[in-house]
Amino acid sequence: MAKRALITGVTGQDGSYLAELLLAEGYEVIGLVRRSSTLTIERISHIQDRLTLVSGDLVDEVSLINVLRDCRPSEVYNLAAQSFVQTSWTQPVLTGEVTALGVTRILDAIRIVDPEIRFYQASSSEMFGRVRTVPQDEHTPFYPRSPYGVAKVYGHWITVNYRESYNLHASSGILFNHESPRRGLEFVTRKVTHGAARIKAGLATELRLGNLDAQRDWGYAADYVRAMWAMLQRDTPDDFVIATGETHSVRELCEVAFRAVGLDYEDHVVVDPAFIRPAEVDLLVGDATKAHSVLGWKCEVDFYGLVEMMVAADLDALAR
Ligand code: NAP
Ligand code: F7E
Repeated sequence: MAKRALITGVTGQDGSYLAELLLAEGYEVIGLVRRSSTLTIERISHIQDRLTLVSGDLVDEVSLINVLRDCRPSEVYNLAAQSFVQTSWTQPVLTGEVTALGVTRILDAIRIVDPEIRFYQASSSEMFGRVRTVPQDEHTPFYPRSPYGVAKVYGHWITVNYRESYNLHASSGILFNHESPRRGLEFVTRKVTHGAARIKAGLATELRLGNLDAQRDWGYAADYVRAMWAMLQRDTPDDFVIATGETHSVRELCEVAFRAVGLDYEDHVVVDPAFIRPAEVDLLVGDATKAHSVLGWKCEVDFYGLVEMMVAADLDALAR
């Protein structure tokens, strides 16, 4: 019989890649979708007829209990979140409700309906924030720098706590930034690749950005969802850092993306204080040694390959 998995956040970047992966592995895939006045299924429209979409919301526990009772998945991947760091300063309470308490709601629903369900929590390198060591691994202490980071620390520890309190098969993937042509336009990689493509196409002349010196460990989302799945296939639940081990600045990102369209970023990028954050995470670089050795995971696409892929996809979309 096919395994059945529930993905919260199926309409997001990672949800769409994970749904593709699980379908390829022969799963029945259920996607939790929150009610909206407009359709938000652009990223999964190509596989929509192979998915079962169910209605629910991480702020509504009864909806989660009912979905688990009706669908009886054996694996739950909790990818839903208010995931944009900048918005977490303007909507800190909502961010806490969804990104922090939402994790408790889904864990409790699992505990009530079927404690045998295996659970994946989408934790984040933003938990490391003002980093205590370089590079960061599973033992690096957390020092979050935004309401989003704080909420993710809560989500991480409640996952560990339910594993230890109720013996749930609950794992937490501490994923560093991962991007793709499906990345939301507000995140810096996609903002830059889309911006460079628009300028190349003559649709804009400048791109307004914030801190060009911030450094991130950027990987490819399709590589990272393989790690999520691998975590739930192990007999023992655990926590894993998933990262490329390389860091690059936003400035380098601009250089590579504008070069890919034959332009110089310095002619077009304008620093705008509106995009400077109240508190910044200056440097992230992950050490994924444990994932390499225990999960056999490695990434296939590097920073340059990723940026070129995203620029090409944006040029292509604009041409269409
Ligand atoms: P994303 O594209 O922003 O997707 C977020 C998803 O959460 C969307 O499907 C969204 O639905 C859903 N959602 C938001 N609020 C919800 C609610 N109240 N109830 C149910 N669903 C809700 O994020 P992503 O980049 O795919 O990231 C997936 C997860 O990994 C997130 O938890 C994120 O915080 C975490 N993470 C991401 C990265 C990264 O670099 N991408 C790194 C580490 C951790 P709508 O489509 O309706 O908005
Ligand atoms: O910013 C700087 C900004 O918004 C990256 C989420 O998926 O990854 C993501 O969070 C850096 C920051 O991602 C602009 O100040 C400069 O230092 O692309 P971002 P993020 O904040 O790292 C983590 C791992 C997650 O878990 C999150 O869910 O780029 N930056 N200028 C800018 N950032 C944006 N967005 N826009 C700018 O104009």
